[in-house]
Amino acid sequence: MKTFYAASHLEHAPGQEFEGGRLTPAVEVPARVERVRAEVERRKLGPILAPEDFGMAPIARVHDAGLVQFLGEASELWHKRYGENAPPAIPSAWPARGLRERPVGDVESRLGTYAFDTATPIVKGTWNAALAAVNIALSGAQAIKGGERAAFALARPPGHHASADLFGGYCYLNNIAIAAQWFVDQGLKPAILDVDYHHGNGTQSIFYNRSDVLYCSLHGDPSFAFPHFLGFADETGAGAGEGANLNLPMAMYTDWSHYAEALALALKRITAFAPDVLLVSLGLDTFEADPISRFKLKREDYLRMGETIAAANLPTLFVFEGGYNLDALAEITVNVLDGFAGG
Ligand code: FKS
Ligand code: ZN
Repeated sequence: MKTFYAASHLEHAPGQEFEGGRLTPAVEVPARVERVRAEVERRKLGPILAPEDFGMAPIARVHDAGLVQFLGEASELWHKRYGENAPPAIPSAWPARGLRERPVGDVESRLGTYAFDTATPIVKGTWNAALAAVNIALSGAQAIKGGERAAFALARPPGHHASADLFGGYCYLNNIAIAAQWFVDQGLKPAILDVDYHHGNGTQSIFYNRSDVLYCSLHGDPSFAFPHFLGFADETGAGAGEGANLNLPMAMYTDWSHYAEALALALKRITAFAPDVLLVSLGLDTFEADPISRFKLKREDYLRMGETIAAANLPTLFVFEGGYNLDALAEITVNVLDGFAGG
Protein backbone atom coordinates (compact mmCIF):
# COMPACT_ATOMS: atom_id res chain seq x y z
CA MET A 1 0.00 0.00 0.00
CA LYS A 2 1.24 3.51 -0.83
CA THR A 3 1.82 5.94 2.05
CA PHE A 4 1.71 9.70 1.46
CA TYR A 5 3.86 11.87 3.72
CA ALA A 6 5.35 15.40 3.78
CA ALA A 7 8.01 16.75 6.15
CA SER A 8 6.32 20.17 6.39
CA HIS A 9 4.29 18.94 9.38
CA LEU A 10 7.49 19.30 11.46
CA GLU A 11 7.03 23.09 11.40
CA HIS A 12 3.65 22.73 13.10
CA ALA A 13 4.75 22.11 16.68
CA PRO A 14 2.93 24.21 19.29
CA GLY A 15 4.54 22.94 22.50
CA GLN A 16 1.49 23.43 24.67
CA GLU A 17 -2.29 23.50 24.68
CA PHE A 18 -4.66 25.08 27.19
CA GLU A 19 -6.63 22.28 28.84
CA GLY A 20 -7.90 21.34 32.29
CA GLY A 21 -7.47 24.92 33.46
CA ARG A 22 -3.80 25.22 32.57
CA LEU A 23 -1.18 25.25 29.84
CA THR A 24 -0.10 21.65 29.46
CA PRO A 25 2.40 19.91 27.14
CA ALA A 26 0.92 19.23 23.68
CA VAL A 27 0.08 15.59 22.93
CA GLU A 28 -0.42 16.17 19.19
CA VAL A 29 3.31 16.32 18.42
CA PRO A 30 5.47 15.79 15.29
CA ALA A 31 7.00 12.60 16.73
CA ARG A 32 3.65 10.87 16.19
CA VAL A 33 3.94 10.95 12.43
CA GLU A 34 7.72 10.48 12.40
CA ARG A 35 7.39 7.24 14.37
CA VAL A 36 4.62 5.92 12.14
CA ARG A 37 6.67 6.73 9.04
CA ALA A 38 9.63 4.78 10.46
CA GLU A 39 7.38 1.79 11.21
CA VAL A 40 5.90 1.87 7.69
CA GLU A 41 9.49 1.57 6.42
CA ARG A 42 10.52 -1.10 8.92
CA ARG A 43 7.55 -3.35 8.12
CA LYS A 44 7.84 -2.68 4.38
CA LEU A 45 4.22 -1.64 3.98
CA GLY A 46 5.04 -0.08 0.60
CA PRO A 47 6.51 3.11 -0.89
CA ILE A 48 6.43 6.44 0.95
CA LEU A 49 5.56 9.20 -1.51
CA ALA A 50 5.40 12.99 -1.48
CA PRO A 51 1.95 14.51 -2.09
CA GLU A 52 0.97 16.42 -5.22
CA ASP A 53 -0.25 20.00 -4.92
CA PHE A 54 -4.00 20.21 -5.58
CA GLY A 55 -4.26 23.97 -4.99
CA MET A 56 -7.04 25.74 -3.10
CA ALA A 57 -10.07 24.61 -5.14
CA PRO A 58 -10.75 21.30 -3.30
CA ILE A 59 -10.48 23.13 0.05
CA ALA A 60 -12.97 25.78 -1.09
CA ARG A 61 -15.47 23.01 -1.90
CA VAL A 62 -15.68 22.23 1.84
CA HIS A 63 -14.55 25.24 3.86
CA ASP A 64 -15.86 28.76 4.34
CA ALA A 65 -13.71 31.40 2.58
CA GLY A 66 -13.44 33.45 5.79
CA LEU A 67 -11.97 30.53 7.77
CA VAL A 68 -9.46 29.75 5.02
CA GLN A 69 -8.44 33.41 4.74
CA PHE A 70 -8.02 33.69 8.50
CA LEU A 71 -5.97 30.50 8.93
CA GLY A 72 -3.65 31.74 6.18
CA GLU A 73 -2.89 35.03 7.94
CA ALA A 74 -3.60 34.30 11.63
CA SER A 75 -0.01 33.76 12.72
CA GLU A 76 1.19 36.96 11.05
CA LEU A 77 -1.61 39.05 12.58
CA TRP A 78 -1.03 37.49 16.01
CA HIS A 79 2.67 38.31 15.99
CA LYS A 80 2.01 41.85 14.75
CA ARG A 81 -0.21 42.33 17.77
CA TYR A 82 1.74 40.50 20.46
CA GLY A 83 5.31 40.57 19.15
CA GLU A 84 7.72 38.26 17.34
CA ASN A 85 8.37 36.17 20.43
CA ALA A 86 4.74 35.81 21.48
CA PRO A 87 3.52 32.31 22.35
CA PRO A 88 1.25 30.45 19.89
CA ALA A 89 -2.13 32.02 19.09
CA ILE A 90 -4.97 30.78 21.32
CA PRO A 91 -8.32 32.57 21.60
CA SER A 92 -9.43 34.05 24.90
CA ALA A 93 -12.99 35.13 24.10
CA TRP A 94 -15.85 33.71 22.02
CA PRO A 95 -19.11 35.02 20.57
CA ALA A 96 -21.19 32.72 22.80
CA ARG A 97 -25.00 33.11 23.06
CA GLY A 98 -26.13 36.69 22.45
CA LEU A 99 -22.72 37.96 21.29
CA ARG A 100 -21.90 38.73 17.67
CA GLU A 101 -19.56 36.72 15.46
CA ARG A 102 -16.91 38.97 13.90
CA PRO A 103 -15.27 37.23 10.94
CA VAL A 104 -13.74 40.52 9.74
CA GLY A 105 -12.69 41.94 13.11
CA ASP A 106 -9.22 42.06 14.69
CA VAL A 107 -7.20 38.93 15.35
CA GLU A 108 -8.86 38.22 18.74
CA SER A 109 -12.36 38.57 17.23
CA ARG A 110 -11.49 36.29 14.36
CA LEU A 111 -9.83 33.69 16.60
CA GLY A 112 -12.96 33.61 18.75
CA THR A 113 -15.20 33.48 15.70
CA TYR A 114 -13.44 30.55 14.04
CA ALA A 115 -11.98 28.47 16.91
CA PHE A 116 -14.11 26.26 19.15
CA ASP A 117 -11.54 25.28 21.78
CA THR A 118 -8.24 26.27 23.43
CA ALA A 119 -6.35 23.12 22.42
CA THR A 120 -5.60 24.15 18.84
CA PRO A 121 -2.87 26.83 18.83
CA ILE A 122 -1.63 28.46 15.64
CA VAL A 123 2.11 28.86 15.00
CA LYS A 124 4.04 30.08 11.95
CA GLY A 125 4.21 26.62 10.35
CA THR A 126 0.60 25.65 11.02
CA TRP A 127 -0.88 26.83 7.72
CA ASN A 128 1.72 25.09 5.52
CA ALA A 129 1.35 21.88 7.50
CA ALA A 130 -2.45 22.03 7.25
CA LEU A 131 -2.22 22.54 3.47
CA ALA A 132 0.21 19.63 3.14
CA ALA A 133 -2.11 17.38 5.17
CA VAL A 134 -4.92 18.16 2.71
CA ASN A 135 -2.64 17.40 -0.26
CA ILE A 136 -1.65 14.12 1.40
CA ALA A 137 -5.30 13.08 1.75
CA LEU A 138 -6.03 14.14 -1.85
CA SER A 139 -2.98 12.29 -3.18
CA GLY A 140 -4.24 9.16 -1.43
CA ALA A 141 -7.66 9.71 -2.97
CA GLN A 142 -6.10 10.07 -6.41
CA ALA A 143 -4.19 6.80 -5.94
CA ILE A 144 -7.48 5.06 -5.10
CA LYS A 145 -9.17 6.61 -8.12
CA GLY A 146 -6.24 5.35 -10.20
CA GLY A 147 -7.05 1.76 -9.17
CA GLU A 148 -5.17 1.10 -5.90
CA ARG A 149 -7.06 -1.11 -3.45
CA ALA A 150 -5.88 0.99 -0.51
CA ALA A 151 -3.72 3.98 0.37
CA PHE A 152 -2.51 5.55 3.61
CA ALA A 153 -2.56 9.33 4.03
CA LEU A 154 -0.13 9.97 6.90
CA ALA A 155 -1.55 13.43 7.49
CA ARG A 156 -0.77 15.82 10.35
CA PRO A 157 -2.35 18.02 11.68
CA PRO A 158 -5.47 15.86 11.87
CA GLY A 159 -8.78 17.03 10.41
CA HIS A 160 -12.01 15.43 11.59
CA HIS A 161 -12.97 18.09 14.17
CA ALA A 162 -12.74 20.97 11.65
CA SER A 163 -16.12 21.98 10.19
CA ALA A 164 -16.83 24.28 7.24
CA ASP A 165 -16.18 27.37 9.38
CA LEU A 166 -14.62 26.18 12.66
CA PHE A 167 -11.22 24.83 13.69
CA GLY A 168 -10.49 22.99 16.94
CA GLY A 169 -9.53 19.66 18.49
CA TYR A 170 -6.00 19.91 16.98
CA CYS A 171 -7.65 20.21 13.52
CA TYR A 172 -7.56 23.19 11.10
CA LEU A 173 -8.75 21.85 7.73
CA ASN A 174 -10.82 18.68 7.41
CA ASN A 175 -8.52 16.42 5.38
CA ILE A 176 -10.93 13.49 5.05
CA ALA A 177 -13.97 15.64 4.23
CA ILE A 178 -12.01 17.40 1.49
CA ALA A 179 -10.98 14.02 0.06
CA ALA A 180 -14.58 12.74 0.27
CA GLN A 181 -15.87 15.84 -1.54
CA TRP A 182 -13.16 15.37 -4.16
CA PHE A 183 -14.45 11.83 -4.77
CA VAL A 184 -18.00 13.20 -5.16
CA ASP A 185 -16.69 15.72 -7.68
CA GLN A 186 -15.05 12.85 -9.58
CA GLY A 187 -18.47 11.17 -9.85
CA LEU A 188 -17.80 8.60 -7.11
CA LYS A 189 -19.86 7.80 -4.01
CA PRO A 190 -17.86 7.83 -0.75
CA ALA A 191 -18.65 6.51 2.74
CA ILE A 192 -16.67 7.60 5.79
CA LEU A 193 -15.88 5.35 8.75
CA ASP A 194 -14.43 7.24 11.72
CA VAL A 195 -12.67 4.99 14.25
CA ASP A 196 -10.90 7.76 16.16
CA TYR A 197 -11.79 7.75 19.88
CA HIS A 198 -13.28 11.23 19.47
CA HIS A 199 -16.40 11.97 17.46
CA GLY A 200 -15.59 13.70 14.16
CA ASN A 201 -17.94 16.61 14.70
CA GLY A 202 -16.49 18.52 11.75
CA THR A 203 -16.95 15.72 9.25
CA GLN A 204 -20.46 15.05 10.53
CA SER A 205 -21.50 18.71 10.20
CA ILE A 206 -20.06 19.08 6.71
CA PHE A 207 -22.19 16.24 5.32
CA TYR A 208 -25.12 16.35 7.77
CA ASN A 209 -27.72 17.58 5.28
CA ARG A 210 -26.55 15.41 2.39
CA SER A 211 -27.47 11.94 1.21
CA ASP A 212 -24.47 11.53 -1.13
CA VAL A 213 -21.87 10.92 1.64
CA LEU A 214 -22.44 8.50 4.52
CA TYR A 215 -20.73 9.26 7.85
CA CYS A 216 -20.40 6.51 10.51
CA SER A 217 -18.51 7.10 13.74
CA LEU A 218 -17.47 4.89 16.68
CA HIS A 219 -16.37 6.97 19.64
CA GLY A 220 -16.34 7.73 23.34
CA ASP A 221 -19.77 8.97 24.40
CA PRO A 222 -19.75 12.80 24.29
CA SER A 223 -21.45 12.76 27.70
CA PHE A 224 -17.88 12.31 29.01
CA ALA A 225 -15.61 12.68 25.96
CA PHE A 226 -14.44 15.54 23.73
CA PRO A 227 -15.94 17.17 21.62
CA HIS A 228 -18.72 17.22 24.28
CA PHE A 229 -21.33 18.99 22.13
CA LEU A 230 -21.90 16.62 19.19
CA GLY A 231 -21.72 12.88 18.50
CA PHE A 232 -24.84 11.59 20.26
CA ALA A 233 -26.79 8.61 18.91
CA ASP A 234 -29.86 10.68 18.03
CA GLU A 235 -27.92 12.65 15.39
CA THR A 236 -29.02 10.76 12.28
CA GLY A 237 -28.76 13.43 9.58
CA ALA A 238 -31.19 16.16 8.51
CA GLY A 239 -33.29 16.97 5.46
CA ALA A 240 -32.03 15.05 2.44
CA GLY A 241 -29.29 13.68 4.72
CA GLU A 242 -31.71 12.00 7.15
CA GLY A 243 -30.38 8.46 7.69
CA ALA A 244 -26.92 9.19 6.23
CA ASN A 245 -25.27 9.79 9.62
CA LEU A 246 -24.64 7.02 12.15
CA ASN A 247 -23.16 7.68 15.59
CA LEU A 248 -22.20 4.77 17.82
CA PRO A 249 -21.10 6.37 21.10
CA MET A 250 -19.64 3.89 23.57
CA ALA A 251 -19.06 3.66 27.31
CA MET A 252 -15.83 4.28 29.20
CA TYR A 253 -13.46 1.30 29.19
CA THR A 254 -14.96 -0.20 26.01
CA ASP A 255 -12.86 -3.20 24.95
CA TRP A 256 -12.57 -5.11 21.69
CA SER A 257 -15.57 -7.40 22.27
CA HIS A 258 -17.96 -4.44 22.43
CA TYR A 259 -16.01 -2.40 19.92
CA ALA A 260 -16.13 -5.21 17.36
CA GLU A 261 -19.94 -5.34 17.60
CA ALA A 262 -20.22 -1.64 16.86
CA LEU A 263 -17.72 -1.92 14.02
CA ALA A 264 -19.75 -4.74 12.46
CA LEU A 265 -22.89 -2.60 12.70
CA ALA A 266 -21.18 0.37 11.04
CA LEU A 267 -19.82 -1.80 8.24
CA LYS A 268 -23.26 -3.30 7.67
CA ARG A 269 -24.64 0.22 7.24
CA ILE A 270 -21.77 1.10 4.92
CA THR A 271 -22.36 -1.98 2.78
CA ALA A 272 -26.09 -1.14 2.53
CA PHE A 273 -25.13 2.37 1.33
CA ALA A 274 -23.24 0.71 -1.57
CA PRO A 275 -20.40 3.25 -1.82
CA ASP A 276 -17.70 3.24 -4.50
CA VAL A 277 -14.98 4.04 -1.94
CA LEU A 278 -14.45 3.87 1.80
CA LEU A 279 -12.55 6.57 3.66
CA VAL A 280 -11.37 5.73 7.17
CA SER A 281 -10.59 8.40 9.77
CA LEU A 282 -7.84 6.33 11.36
CA GLY A 283 -7.41 7.48 14.94
CA LEU A 284 -5.45 5.19 17.25
CA ASP A 285 -6.46 6.81 20.53
CA THR A 286 -8.79 3.88 21.35
CA PHE A 287 -5.65 2.11 22.67
CA GLU A 288 -5.78 0.98 26.31
CA ALA A 289 -2.80 3.14 27.31
CA ASP A 290 -3.66 6.28 25.37
CA PRO A 291 -2.92 9.29 27.59
CA ILE A 292 -6.11 11.26 26.81
CA SER A 293 -8.71 8.56 26.09
CA ARG A 294 -10.64 5.87 27.93
CA PHE A 295 -11.10 2.81 25.73
CA LYS A 296 -9.32 -0.50 26.22
CA LEU A 297 -8.22 -1.80 22.82
CA LYS A 298 -5.04 -3.89 22.80
CA ARG A 299 -2.21 -4.00 20.28
CA GLU A 300 -3.43 -7.14 18.49
CA ASP A 301 -7.01 -5.79 18.26
CA TYR A 302 -5.80 -3.39 15.58
CA LEU A 303 -4.95 -6.30 13.28
CA ARG A 304 -8.56 -7.49 13.69
CA MET A 305 -9.77 -3.96 12.98
CA GLY A 306 -7.88 -3.91 9.67
CA GLU A 307 -9.15 -7.36 8.69
CA THR A 308 -12.74 -6.40 9.54
CA ILE A 309 -12.53 -3.25 7.41
CA ALA A 310 -11.01 -5.24 4.54
CA ALA A 311 -13.99 -7.62 4.61
CA ALA A 312 -16.20 -4.75 3.34
CA ASN A 313 -14.32 -5.28 0.10
CA LEU A 314 -14.11 -1.61 -0.91
CA PRO A 315 -11.26 0.53 -2.21
CA THR A 316 -10.13 2.15 1.03
CA LEU A 317 -8.33 5.38 1.87
CA PHE A 318 -6.96 5.52 5.42
CA VAL A 319 -6.48 9.06 6.69
CA PHE A 320 -4.45 9.44 9.90
CA GLU A 321 -6.17 11.29 12.77
CA GLY A 322 -5.43 10.96 16.54
CA GLY A 323 -3.48 8.54 18.77
CA TYR A 324 -1.10 9.74 21.45
CA ASN A 325 0.70 6.84 23.09
CA LEU A 326 4.07 7.26 21.41
CA ASP A 327 5.32 3.84 22.53
CA ALA A 328 2.49 1.97 20.80
CA LEU A 329 1.22 4.38 18.14
CA ALA A 330 3.46 3.27 15.27
CA GLU A 331 2.89 -0.44 15.88
CA ILE A 332 -0.89 -0.24 16.21
CA THR A 333 -1.25 2.07 13.20
CA VAL A 334 0.62 -0.32 10.94
CA ASN A 335 -1.26 -3.25 12.54
CA VAL A 336 -4.50 -1.85 11.07
CA LEU A 337 -2.91 -1.39 7.65
CA ASP A 338 -1.25 -4.82 7.77
CA GLY A 339 -4.47 -6.43 8.93
CA PHE A 340 -6.27 -4.77 6.00
CA ALA A 341 -3.62 -5.86 3.49
CA GLY A 342 -3.74 -9.46 4.72
CA GLY A 343 -7.53 -9.51 5.11
C1 FKS B 1 -8.95 15.52 27.11
C2 FKS B 1 -8.92 16.86 26.40
C3 FKS B 1 -9.28 16.76 24.97
C4 FKS B 1 -8.83 17.75 22.78
C5 FKS B 1 -8.80 16.37 22.18
C6 FKS B 1 -8.67 16.44 20.69
C7 FKS B 1 -8.65 15.08 20.03
C8 FKS B 1 -8.19 15.16 18.60
C9 FKS B 1 -8.37 13.88 17.80
C10 FKS B 1 -7.80 14.09 16.39
F1 FKS B 1 -7.97 12.99 15.66
F2 FKS B 1 -8.40 15.09 15.78
F3 FKS B 1 -6.52 14.32 16.45
N1 FKS B 1 -8.70 17.80 24.20
N2 FKS B 1 -8.65 15.66 28.51
O1 FKS B 1 -7.70 12.81 18.40
O2 FKS B 1 -9.72 13.51 17.70
ZN1 ZN C 1 -9.08 11.46 18.74
